[in-house]
Amino acid sequence: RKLFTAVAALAVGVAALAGAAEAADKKFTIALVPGLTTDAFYISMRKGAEAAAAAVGAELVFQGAPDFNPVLQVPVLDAVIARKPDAILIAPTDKTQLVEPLRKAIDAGIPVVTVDTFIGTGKYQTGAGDADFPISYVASDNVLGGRMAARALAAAVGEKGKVYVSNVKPGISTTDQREEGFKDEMKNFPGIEVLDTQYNDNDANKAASQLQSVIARNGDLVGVFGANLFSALGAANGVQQAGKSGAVKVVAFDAPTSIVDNLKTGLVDIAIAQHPAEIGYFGVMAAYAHLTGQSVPTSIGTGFTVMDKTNIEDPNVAKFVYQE
Ligand code: T6T
Repeated sequence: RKLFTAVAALAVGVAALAGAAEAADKKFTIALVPGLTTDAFYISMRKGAEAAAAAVGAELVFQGAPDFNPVLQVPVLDAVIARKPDAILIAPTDKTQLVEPLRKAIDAGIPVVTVDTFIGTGKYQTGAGDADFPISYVASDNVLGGRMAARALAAAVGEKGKVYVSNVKPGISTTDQREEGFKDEMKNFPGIEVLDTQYNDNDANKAASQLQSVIARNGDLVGVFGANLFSALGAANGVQQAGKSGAVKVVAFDAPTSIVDNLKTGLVDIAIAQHPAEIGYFGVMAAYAHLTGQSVPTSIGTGFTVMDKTNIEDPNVAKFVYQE
């Protein structure tokens, strides 16, 4: 009987060891669903995610829609869930419209980390609300980013005159927060009037023509804050097309390669670069930690690099220009 117990215990021990070895050997598949596939911001995020996946021996699957739009993103998410990855990283394109589609992932036993944008309030694992189920939110502090943009634009225009925000559309956590931070910070500059926000649907051409219309209505416009890559690119192009380069100051959120020239020529005064590769890297690490039984912070904040013509040649700054 004793011998039997000992043999049985040994067998359990061996099985447990084998189980542990299997877990250590398991090659996890982690899916990354970006806001859209052709945006240098998400291309850079993918590079960071791939670096982290390689470091932990996981496979990274990158699958997204061609436009930043929940109607296009939801079917991509459904297809990703059907592939049953071990975890999903996603930049939800709307705070509310992605809640139910993402719940399907949780119901299928697939943990979710949101990167860049959030659903609900962005406060996860609180037991409150209907959208707190993601494990973690890995992103820039977008309210702070908006405040930084306001201070930079206020300085560029000498703290007086009319400015406006070129933005994507309401309902996106990141760009909503940037606008919120921008407008709140501008309250500290009584000489500045913030005109109505212009929404461009992430279309740089639309942002450029809106700039022209705003100037047509307000010949004394002195500045614009482009709250994301396409908004900023479009606003800068609009300023150039209107022949107002240098007269209408541009503060850009995001840093695609074209920003380097725009800073050098003075078309854009300041670019606030996010660290998308860092977001992708820590997004994968958060998922991997969760999958291997570690606890994970519910929010992970990543940094910014502020670029202007005086520092853009510095390799420690230039390395944060987005990859394509
Ligand atoms: O600004 C980024 C991202 O943070 C935002 O959520 C959507 O737009 C970008 O991808 C830039 O195009």
